[in-house]
Amino acid sequence: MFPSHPFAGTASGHPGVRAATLGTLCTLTALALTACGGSDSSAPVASQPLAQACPSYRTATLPHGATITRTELRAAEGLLPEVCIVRGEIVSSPQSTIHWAVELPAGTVWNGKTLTVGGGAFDGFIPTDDPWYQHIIGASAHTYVKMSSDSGHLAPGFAWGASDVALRNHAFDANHFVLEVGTAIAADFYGKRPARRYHIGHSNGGRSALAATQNYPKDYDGVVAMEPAISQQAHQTNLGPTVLRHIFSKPENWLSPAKIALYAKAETQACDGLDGLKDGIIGNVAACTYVPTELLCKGADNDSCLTAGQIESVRLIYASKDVPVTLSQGARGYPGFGRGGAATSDWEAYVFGPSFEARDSFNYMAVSAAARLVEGNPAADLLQHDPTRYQAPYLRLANMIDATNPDISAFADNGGKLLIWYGMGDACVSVYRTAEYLDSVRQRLGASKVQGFARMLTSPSNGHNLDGPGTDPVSIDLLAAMDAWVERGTAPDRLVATRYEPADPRAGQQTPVLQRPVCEYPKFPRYDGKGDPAKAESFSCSAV
Ligand SMILES: [Ca+2]
Repeated sequence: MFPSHPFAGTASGHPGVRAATLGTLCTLTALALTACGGSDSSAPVASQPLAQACPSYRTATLPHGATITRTELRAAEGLLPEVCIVRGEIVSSPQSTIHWAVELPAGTVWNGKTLTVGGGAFDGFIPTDDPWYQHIIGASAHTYVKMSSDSGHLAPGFAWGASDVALRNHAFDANHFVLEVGTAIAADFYGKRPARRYHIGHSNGGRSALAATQNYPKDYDGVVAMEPAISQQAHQTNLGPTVLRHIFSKPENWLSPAKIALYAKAETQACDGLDGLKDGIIGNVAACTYVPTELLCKGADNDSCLTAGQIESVRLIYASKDVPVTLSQGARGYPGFGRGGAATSDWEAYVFGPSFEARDSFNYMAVSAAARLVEGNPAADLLQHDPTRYQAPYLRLANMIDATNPDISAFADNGGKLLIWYGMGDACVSVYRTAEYLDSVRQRLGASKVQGFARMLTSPSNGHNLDGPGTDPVSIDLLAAMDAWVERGTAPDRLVATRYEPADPRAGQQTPVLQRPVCEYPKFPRYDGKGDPAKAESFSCSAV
């Protein structure tokens, strides 16, 4: 069973071999592995240096039919410590294999807890293998045992969604299975069961964090959902026939990067001061109702003006949609996007794309991928697609994927904590949809109960790509805030975000240039009218 392991069958007793030997005495769950392992006095694998322990590490029978395919040692780099990466798979069906990875730091580094890292888009990659995901989960993440998966497929796009098993894995089962696999491996590797288990994810990974609270409420002590894409089918059915069809129906409606910059400057000029300080950050998003009529081209179209069709594109970005397709929880429609996204990279990345002809904005590609799936036509395109004709297949997808069940009482009653963060200018998935969802949770469970275990925090002038003229979302360290809440009962009500120069850590040594409080939605940082505008203490969280 462990042919390549140097310790297999030796008296030194590799814990994996030990657990296999004791398999007839113990139920091979993660808990029982710990109970069995704990009774054995031999040293855990992690008492050896990783370079020695990792190459041939194997463990006993894993839950959910998981098998280890290989291990690799990843050297320390930057904030990332040296880890032993255990890779494996769970073959759920011919249509869905979950590829997973568990990252094990040295025993002297491990903080005794696990962190499930969610993916993004339609997944199909292992997030912990991607430096961006390792960056956005925050500096405190790197002492955890991290685990993640491709969510059950490696294929790009959404064609795999025809399989119910693949859908279910992607929606919530893959993370649940891998959590139990990773917990068993950690218990074996370190000789003790993880004390806490957290989930952090962004976009679809934020959705999977919320899906866990709804489907496997005892899995996590806390989940951090960054800009969660909780209503993906509402996104697909509502954006296609409205804003995206308008933008991509003719070049005169499409905004080039230069025109996006023109609009962003004008919107910032109009709305910047509504939060009490002209600092390039649109804090008071709710009060910003700017319409760029003065930018209307008087003569020929050029980069210093907007056509009527382009002004209509801007209006549609902010407008609520109400395409008559009813989805899970009776949901219909999709809110507009929050102000401030034009000054981030979001409008180009998610709405307009780099060129009109390529039609390769993320939203265009995502809506088209869903249209192709529900039509069963790989050539389907949103310009012709009528989602109202595909109510049933969209509902099927929504019932599985959308994380909009307001009854998360089991998660709360198990002691779980929920921390949502959103950049107000997100132009991929609307901040207002998640705000609506949290309202539905309050209606179901009562506002005071929800305040005891959940927060939705926002930062202005950040988008889905986490950039923009606002502060750096990664500087908040949402995971550290969650851990303080779970371990010490300190609710995340006084968090501070920092802006650095340069904004990109890869561009060189970063210097902090300003800080702002991170406010609970719908409050925003309002300048007190006095005090250093670079300091968070000069701002108050205000609803007006
Ligand atoms: Ca401002």
